[in-house]
Amino acid sequence: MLSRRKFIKKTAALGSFSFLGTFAPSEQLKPSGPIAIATWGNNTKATEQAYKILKSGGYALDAVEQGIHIPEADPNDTSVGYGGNPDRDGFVTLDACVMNEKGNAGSVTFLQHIMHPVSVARQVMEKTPHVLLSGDGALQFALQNGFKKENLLTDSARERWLEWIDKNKYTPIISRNNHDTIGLLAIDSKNTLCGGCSTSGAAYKLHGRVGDSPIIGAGLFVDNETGGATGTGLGELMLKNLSSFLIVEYMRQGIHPQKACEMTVKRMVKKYGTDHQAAFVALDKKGNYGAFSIQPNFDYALSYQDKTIRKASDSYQH
Ligand code: SD4
Repeated sequence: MLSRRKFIKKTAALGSFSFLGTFAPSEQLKPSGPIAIATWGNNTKATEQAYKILKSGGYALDAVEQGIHIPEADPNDTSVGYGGNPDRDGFVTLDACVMNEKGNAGSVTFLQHIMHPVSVARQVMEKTPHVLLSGDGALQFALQNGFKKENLLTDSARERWLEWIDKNKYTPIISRNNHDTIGLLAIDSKNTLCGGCSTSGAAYKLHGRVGDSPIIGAGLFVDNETGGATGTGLGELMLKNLSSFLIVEYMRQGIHPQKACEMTVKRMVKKYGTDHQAAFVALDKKGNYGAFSIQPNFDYALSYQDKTIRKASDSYQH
Protein backbone atom coordinates (compact mmCIF):
# COMPACT_ATOMS: atom_id res chain seq x y z
CA MET A 1 0.00 0.00 0.00
CA LEU A 2 1.16 3.52 -0.75
CA SER A 3 1.77 5.91 2.11
CA ARG A 4 -0.72 8.76 2.19
CA ARG A 5 1.95 11.26 1.08
CA LYS A 6 3.16 9.11 -1.83
CA PHE A 7 -0.42 8.41 -2.76
CA ILE A 8 -1.38 12.08 -2.89
CA LYS A 9 1.72 12.81 -4.98
CA LYS A 10 0.91 9.95 -7.30
CA THR A 11 -2.67 11.05 -7.80
CA ALA A 12 -1.97 14.79 -8.06
CA ALA A 13 -1.93 14.57 -11.83
CA LEU A 14 -5.49 13.51 -12.37
CA GLY A 15 -6.07 15.73 -15.39
CA SER A 16 -8.95 18.14 -15.31
CA PHE A 17 -10.73 16.22 -12.58
CA SER A 18 -10.47 17.33 -9.02
CA PHE A 19 -8.99 14.81 -6.68
CA LEU A 20 -10.88 14.64 -3.42
CA GLY A 21 -8.36 12.66 -1.44
CA THR A 22 -8.62 9.34 0.31
CA PHE A 23 -11.82 8.61 2.13
CA ALA A 24 -12.33 6.47 5.15
CA PRO A 25 -14.59 3.50 4.38
CA SER A 26 -17.40 4.87 6.53
CA GLU A 27 -17.70 8.14 4.58
CA GLN A 28 -20.25 6.93 2.06
CA LEU A 29 -20.97 9.41 -0.71
CA LYS A 30 -24.00 8.78 -2.84
CA PRO A 31 -23.29 10.08 -6.30
CA SER A 32 -25.91 10.95 -8.87
CA GLY A 33 -25.37 10.82 -12.62
CA PRO A 34 -22.73 8.79 -14.41
CA ILE A 35 -20.33 6.87 -12.24
CA ALA A 36 -17.45 4.44 -12.71
CA ILE A 37 -16.07 2.27 -9.91
CA ALA A 38 -13.14 -0.15 -10.10
CA THR A 39 -11.28 -2.60 -7.91
CA TRP A 40 -7.96 -1.28 -6.53
CA GLY A 41 -7.17 2.34 -5.84
CA ASN A 42 -4.41 2.38 -8.44
CA ASN A 43 -7.12 2.13 -11.11
CA THR A 44 -8.10 5.83 -10.82
CA LYS A 45 -6.84 6.41 -14.36
CA ALA A 46 -9.18 3.70 -15.59
CA THR A 47 -12.26 5.10 -13.82
CA GLU A 48 -11.32 8.57 -14.99
CA GLN A 49 -11.10 7.41 -18.59
CA ALA A 50 -14.44 5.62 -18.21
CA TYR A 51 -15.97 8.72 -16.66
CA LYS A 52 -14.85 10.93 -19.56
CA ILE A 53 -16.82 8.69 -21.90
CA LEU A 54 -19.84 8.62 -19.61
CA LYS A 55 -19.78 12.37 -19.19
CA SER A 56 -19.80 12.99 -22.91
CA GLY A 57 -22.98 10.89 -23.17
CA GLY A 58 -21.19 7.67 -24.11
CA TYR A 59 -22.40 4.12 -23.59
CA ALA A 60 -21.51 2.38 -20.31
CA LEU A 61 -19.93 -0.59 -22.07
CA ASP A 62 -17.63 1.67 -24.11
CA ALA A 63 -16.63 3.35 -20.86
CA VAL A 64 -15.92 -0.02 -19.22
CA GLU A 65 -13.88 -1.23 -22.19
CA GLN A 66 -11.83 1.97 -22.62
CA GLY A 67 -11.25 2.23 -18.88
CA ILE A 68 -9.95 -1.34 -18.67
CA HIS A 69 -7.63 -0.72 -21.64
CA ILE A 70 -5.50 1.48 -19.39
CA PRO A 71 -4.18 -1.18 -16.98
CA GLU A 72 -4.18 -3.76 -19.81
CA ALA A 73 -1.62 -1.65 -21.69
CA ASP A 74 0.35 -0.60 -18.60
CA PRO A 75 3.64 -2.54 -18.32
CA ASN A 76 3.83 -1.63 -14.62
CA ASP A 77 0.55 -3.27 -13.77
CA THR A 78 1.67 -6.77 -12.86
CA SER A 79 -1.76 -8.39 -12.68
CA VAL A 80 -3.36 -7.26 -15.94
CA GLY A 81 -2.48 -7.62 -19.65
CA TYR A 82 0.92 -6.38 -20.86
CA GLY A 83 3.48 -6.66 -18.03
CA GLY A 84 1.31 -9.15 -16.14
CA ASN A 85 3.09 -11.87 -14.17
CA PRO A 86 3.37 -15.07 -16.18
CA ASP A 87 2.29 -18.53 -15.15
CA ARG A 88 4.65 -21.10 -13.65
CA ASP A 89 6.08 -21.88 -17.08
CA GLY A 90 6.65 -18.28 -18.11
CA PHE A 91 3.53 -17.72 -20.25
CA VAL A 92 1.33 -14.65 -19.78
CA THR A 93 -2.22 -16.03 -19.96
CA LEU A 94 -5.17 -13.69 -19.69
CA ASP A 95 -8.78 -13.90 -18.55
CA ALA A 96 -11.44 -11.24 -19.16
CA CYS A 97 -15.16 -10.73 -19.47
CA VAL A 98 -17.86 -8.14 -20.06
CA MET A 99 -21.55 -8.02 -19.26
CA ASN A 100 -24.06 -5.55 -20.65
CA GLU A 101 -27.39 -4.11 -19.61
CA LYS A 102 -29.34 -6.79 -21.47
CA GLY A 103 -27.73 -9.51 -19.42
CA ASN A 104 -25.55 -10.57 -22.34
CA ALA A 105 -21.99 -11.59 -21.63
CA GLY A 106 -18.75 -12.42 -23.40
CA SER A 107 -15.58 -13.85 -22.02
CA VAL A 108 -12.13 -15.19 -22.86
CA THR A 109 -9.99 -17.46 -20.75
CA PHE A 110 -6.39 -18.65 -21.02
CA LEU A 111 -5.78 -16.21 -23.88
CA GLN A 112 -2.19 -15.43 -24.84
CA HIS A 113 -0.52 -12.67 -26.89
CA ILE A 114 -3.42 -10.21 -27.03
CA MET A 115 -2.99 -6.86 -25.28
CA HIS A 116 -6.71 -6.15 -24.76
CA PRO A 117 -8.55 -9.32 -23.78
CA VAL A 118 -11.54 -7.26 -22.58
CA SER A 119 -12.16 -6.19 -26.17
CA VAL A 120 -11.95 -9.77 -27.40
CA ALA A 121 -14.49 -10.68 -24.71
CA ARG A 122 -16.77 -7.92 -25.98
CA GLN A 123 -16.50 -9.26 -29.52
CA VAL A 124 -17.30 -12.77 -28.33
CA MET A 125 -20.50 -11.30 -26.88
CA GLU A 126 -21.34 -9.19 -29.91
CA LYS A 127 -20.21 -11.38 -32.82
CA THR A 128 -20.76 -14.96 -31.75
CA PRO A 129 -23.64 -17.03 -30.36
CA HIS A 130 -21.33 -18.03 -27.48
CA VAL A 131 -20.38 -16.60 -24.11
CA LEU A 132 -16.90 -17.99 -23.55
CA LEU A 133 -13.91 -18.78 -25.79
CA SER A 134 -10.75 -20.30 -24.42
CA GLY A 135 -7.04 -20.73 -25.24
CA ASP A 136 -6.06 -21.24 -28.88
CA GLY A 137 -9.67 -20.88 -30.01
CA ALA A 138 -9.91 -17.48 -28.33
CA LEU A 139 -6.60 -16.46 -29.92
CA GLN A 140 -7.73 -17.56 -33.39
CA PHE A 141 -10.97 -15.62 -32.93
CA ALA A 142 -9.03 -12.53 -31.85
CA LEU A 143 -6.67 -12.71 -34.82
CA GLN A 144 -9.56 -13.21 -37.23
CA ASN A 145 -11.17 -10.10 -35.80
CA GLY A 146 -8.22 -7.80 -36.28
CA PHE A 147 -6.32 -8.10 -33.00
CA LYS A 148 -2.52 -8.17 -33.20
CA LYS A 149 -0.36 -10.94 -31.77
CA GLU A 150 2.13 -9.42 -29.30
CA ASN A 151 4.67 -10.45 -26.73
CA LEU A 152 3.17 -9.52 -23.38
CA LEU A 153 6.04 -10.73 -21.17
CA THR A 154 8.08 -7.64 -20.27
CA ASP A 155 11.74 -7.93 -19.27
CA SER A 156 10.94 -7.08 -15.68
CA ALA A 157 8.12 -9.65 -15.49
CA ARG A 158 10.53 -12.21 -16.90
CA GLU A 159 13.15 -11.30 -14.29
CA ARG A 160 10.64 -11.57 -11.46
CA TRP A 161 9.56 -14.95 -12.78
CA LEU A 162 13.16 -16.22 -12.96
CA GLU A 163 13.78 -15.04 -9.41
CA TRP A 164 10.62 -16.79 -8.29
CA ILE A 165 11.72 -20.06 -9.91
CA ASP A 166 14.99 -19.82 -8.02
CA LYS A 167 13.37 -19.14 -4.69
CA ASN A 168 10.27 -21.24 -4.96
CA LYS A 169 11.57 -24.26 -6.80
CA TYR A 170 8.51 -24.30 -9.02
CA THR A 171 5.95 -24.40 -6.23
CA PRO A 172 3.04 -22.15 -7.23
CA ILE A 173 2.24 -19.48 -4.68
CA ILE A 174 -0.81 -17.36 -4.26
CA SER A 175 -0.08 -14.09 -2.58
CA ARG A 176 -2.53 -12.36 -0.27
CA ASN A 177 -1.33 -8.94 -1.19
CA ASN A 178 0.02 -8.75 -4.67
CA HIS A 179 -3.14 -8.24 -6.70
CA ASP A 180 -4.44 -5.51 -8.91
CA THR A 181 -6.89 -7.15 -11.29
CA ILE A 182 -9.38 -4.66 -12.65
CA GLY A 183 -13.13 -5.10 -12.36
CA LEU A 184 -14.97 -1.98 -13.51
CA LEU A 185 -18.66 -1.09 -13.27
CA ALA A 186 -20.19 1.93 -14.97
CA ILE A 187 -23.57 3.67 -15.13
CA ASP A 188 -24.03 6.07 -18.04
CA SER A 189 -26.26 9.11 -18.43
CA LYS A 190 -29.14 6.93 -19.64
CA ASN A 191 -28.82 4.96 -16.40
CA THR A 192 -27.48 1.90 -18.23
CA LEU A 193 -25.24 -0.37 -16.19
CA CYS A 194 -22.41 -2.47 -17.68
CA GLY A 195 -19.28 -4.11 -16.32
CA GLY A 196 -16.03 -5.79 -17.24
CA CYS A 197 -13.09 -7.54 -15.66
CA SER A 198 -9.54 -8.28 -16.87
CA THR A 199 -6.53 -10.05 -15.36
CA SER A 200 -3.38 -12.03 -15.98
CA GLY A 201 -4.55 -14.14 -13.04
CA ALA A 202 -2.67 -15.45 -10.07
CA ALA A 203 1.08 -15.04 -10.46
CA TYR A 204 2.96 -18.24 -11.36
CA LYS A 205 -0.23 -20.29 -11.52
CA LEU A 206 -0.18 -23.71 -13.16
CA HIS A 207 -0.26 -23.50 -16.95
CA GLY A 208 -3.91 -23.64 -18.00
CA ARG A 209 -5.31 -22.36 -14.71
CA VAL A 210 -8.31 -20.08 -15.11
CA GLY A 211 -9.56 -17.89 -12.27
CA ASP A 212 -12.80 -16.13 -11.44
CA SER A 213 -12.30 -13.02 -13.58
CA PRO A 214 -13.74 -14.39 -16.86
CA ILE A 215 -16.48 -16.42 -15.18
CA ILE A 216 -19.84 -14.70 -15.15
CA GLY A 217 -21.21 -14.70 -11.62
CA ALA A 218 -17.78 -15.26 -10.04
CA GLY A 219 -15.53 -12.32 -11.05
CA LEU A 220 -18.36 -10.16 -12.42
CA PHE A 221 -22.10 -9.99 -12.49
CA VAL A 222 -24.33 -7.22 -13.78
CA ASP A 223 -28.09 -6.96 -13.66
CA ASN A 224 -29.40 -3.73 -15.11
CA GLU A 225 -32.50 -3.78 -12.91
CA THR A 226 -30.55 -4.15 -9.70
CA GLY A 227 -26.82 -3.47 -9.82
CA GLY A 228 -23.44 -5.01 -10.46
CA ALA A 229 -20.53 -6.49 -8.53
CA THR A 230 -16.98 -7.45 -9.37
CA GLY A 231 -14.12 -8.95 -7.43
CA THR A 232 -10.42 -9.50 -7.07
CA GLY A 233 -8.25 -11.78 -4.97
CA LEU A 234 -7.87 -15.54 -4.95
CA GLY A 235 -10.07 -16.60 -7.85
CA GLU A 236 -10.61 -20.10 -6.52
CA LEU A 237 -12.60 -18.63 -3.61
CA MET A 238 -14.86 -16.63 -5.90
CA LEU A 239 -15.33 -19.61 -8.21
CA LYS A 240 -16.53 -21.74 -5.32
CA ASN A 241 -18.99 -19.09 -4.15
CA LEU A 242 -20.14 -17.32 -7.34
CA SER A 243 -19.58 -14.28 -5.18
CA SER A 244 -20.44 -11.51 -7.65
CA PHE A 245 -23.76 -13.15 -8.44
CA LEU A 246 -24.44 -13.51 -4.73
CA ILE A 247 -23.76 -9.82 -4.07
CA VAL A 248 -26.17 -8.81 -6.83
CA GLU A 249 -28.79 -11.21 -5.50
CA TYR A 250 -28.47 -9.65 -2.05
CA MET A 251 -28.91 -6.22 -3.63
CA ARG A 252 -31.99 -7.48 -5.45
CA GLN A 253 -33.49 -8.08 -2.01
CA GLY A 254 -33.04 -4.37 -1.28
CA ILE A 255 -29.76 -4.71 0.60
CA HIS A 256 -27.29 -1.82 0.26
CA PRO A 257 -24.19 -2.68 -1.87
CA GLN A 258 -21.92 -2.17 1.15
CA LYS A 259 -23.86 -4.66 3.23
CA ALA A 260 -24.21 -7.04 0.27
CA CYS A 261 -20.39 -7.16 -0.14
CA GLU A 262 -19.98 -7.66 3.59
CA MET A 263 -22.51 -10.48 3.80
CA THR A 264 -20.85 -12.24 0.87
CA VAL A 265 -17.34 -11.98 2.33
CA LYS A 266 -18.56 -13.21 5.71
CA ARG A 267 -20.23 -16.19 4.07
CA MET A 268 -16.96 -17.01 2.28
CA VAL A 269 -14.91 -16.62 5.46
CA LYS A 270 -17.24 -18.92 7.38
CA LYS A 271 -16.55 -21.73 4.94
CA TYR A 272 -12.98 -21.10 3.85
CA GLY A 273 -11.37 -19.02 6.58
CA THR A 274 -9.24 -15.90 6.33
CA ASP A 275 -6.01 -17.16 4.80
CA HIS A 276 -6.50 -15.42 1.45
CA GLN A 277 -7.73 -12.21 -0.05
CA ALA A 278 -11.14 -11.79 -1.67
CA ALA A 279 -12.34 -8.25 -2.29
CA PHE A 280 -15.39 -6.75 -3.99
CA VAL A 281 -16.92 -3.53 -5.19
CA ALA A 282 -20.63 -3.22 -5.90
CA LEU A 283 -22.86 -0.54 -7.35
CA ASP A 284 -26.65 -0.44 -7.39
CA LYS A 285 -28.93 1.28 -9.87
CA LYS A 286 -29.56 4.17 -7.45
CA GLY A 287 -25.86 5.01 -7.42
CA ASN A 288 -25.17 3.53 -3.99
CA TYR A 289 -21.89 1.70 -3.86
CA GLY A 290 -19.90 -0.39 -1.44
CA ALA A 291 -16.78 -2.50 -1.00
CA PHE A 292 -15.57 -5.15 1.39
CA SER A 293 -12.60 -7.49 1.57
CA ILE A 294 -11.18 -10.24 3.75
CA GLN A 295 -7.75 -8.63 4.19
CA PRO A 296 -7.36 -4.97 5.12
CA ASN A 297 -5.22 -3.89 2.18
CA PHE A 298 -7.98 -3.37 -0.38
CA ASP A 299 -8.92 -0.01 -1.87
CA TYR A 300 -10.85 1.07 -4.93
CA ALA A 301 -11.23 3.85 -7.49
CA LEU A 302 -14.31 5.94 -8.10
CA SER A 303 -15.11 8.70 -10.62
CA TYR A 304 -18.33 10.70 -10.60
CA GLN A 305 -19.45 14.35 -10.76
CA ASP A 306 -16.07 15.36 -12.24
CA LYS A 307 -14.23 13.93 -9.26
CA THR A 308 -11.95 10.97 -8.89
CA ILE A 309 -11.30 9.42 -5.52
CA ARG A 310 -9.39 6.51 -4.16
CA LYS A 311 -11.09 4.91 -1.24
CA ALA A 312 -10.07 2.37 1.39
CA SER A 313 -12.39 -0.58 1.78
CA ASP A 314 -13.67 -1.97 5.04
CA SER A 315 -12.45 -5.47 5.70
CA TYR A 316 -13.11 -8.55 7.77
CA GLN A 317 -9.57 -8.68 9.15
CA HIS A 318 -8.07 -5.54 10.68
C1 SD4 B 1 -7.49 -14.63 -10.28
N1 SD4 B 1 -8.86 -12.97 -9.23
O1 SD4 B 1 -7.15 -15.00 -11.41
C2 SD4 B 1 -7.70 -13.15 -10.05
C3 SD4 B 1 -6.45 -12.62 -9.45
C4 SD4 B 1 -6.51 -11.20 -9.01
O2 SD4 B 1 -5.34 -9.22 -8.87
O3 SD4 B 1 -7.50 -10.68 -8.56
N2 SD4 B 1 -5.39 -10.54 -9.13
O4 SD4 B 1 -7.64 -15.38 -9.33
